[in-house]
Amino acid sequence: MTYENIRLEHDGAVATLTIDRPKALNALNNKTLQEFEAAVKSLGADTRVLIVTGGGEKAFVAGADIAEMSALEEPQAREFAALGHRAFALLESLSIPTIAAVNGFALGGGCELALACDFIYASEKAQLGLPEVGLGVIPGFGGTQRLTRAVGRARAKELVFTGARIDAAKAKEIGLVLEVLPAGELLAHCRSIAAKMIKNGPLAIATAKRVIEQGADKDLGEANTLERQGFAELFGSDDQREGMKAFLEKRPAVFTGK
Ligand code: CO8
Repeated sequence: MTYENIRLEHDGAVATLTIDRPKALNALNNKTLQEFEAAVKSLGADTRVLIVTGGGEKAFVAGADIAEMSALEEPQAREFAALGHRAFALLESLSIPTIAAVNGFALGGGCELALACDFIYASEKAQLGLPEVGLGVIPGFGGTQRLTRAVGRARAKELVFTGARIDAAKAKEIGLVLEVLPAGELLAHCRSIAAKMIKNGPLAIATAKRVIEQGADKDLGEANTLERQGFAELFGSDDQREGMKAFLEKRPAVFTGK
């Protein structure tokens, strides 16, 4: 499938999805979000890690497209917000690890896109923030909720109420970003992390991701029940047998994800 505003590239088991409208700093208009959703849907079982990044030198994604949004009335705004929520929920529901490589501005909807990934690595020149209140609206693609879960209520409120942009070092300090890399090393770092992950059992990673996500909103007792069930269910899988057999035979495991 050909896309106008995104690029989807496959390198073995690692896919890289680039939001690619650099003239508008990769702002998310309707078409871009639809293409993004279609690209995520198109990923097959052979893709084991997804990296999301931005095209050009300046931006990851500078937000939802303000020019397009400025003309919306309430019903269309509801539809647009629903499209963004659906696309990001789809991303979040993937059973594979998803990494945001934040290479520049990640503002508004761009920050919300990064937050929908499992974790964020940022380049030294990245700037993150939710500036929506300065436009007279609030974050509309999950930012108020995912940022709060990522950094806690007080930090999330501070960022949302001020609309301030923070640099990568500050974003790391508050736990929004895991690591800060020189711009030229960001994608290589993400790929090296992906390479480590694809050596491991895909079924085990999918199960770990599921129980972490499902357990996050439950009390510890219920959440630990999910872990126990997930752990037990992996026994009898080809991956569990192969992983343990390979260890005992002192050789690398060859996982099939079954
Ligand atoms: N939407 C549309 N176009 C944009 C956007 C955007 N979010 N950001 C930048 N652009 C365009 C600029 O208009 C400019 O276009 P042109 O060259 O045609 O004038 C081009 O990209 C380059 O931008 P700048 O010249 O402004 O570049 P600077 O380096 O001077 O500034 C900034 C970079 C600081 C990133 C600046 O562009 C900026 O502040 N952008 C807007 C950031 C912002 O407010 N983002 C939040 C948008 S709201 C949002 O994301 C809500 C999400 C939920 C939606 C729910 C829907 C109902």
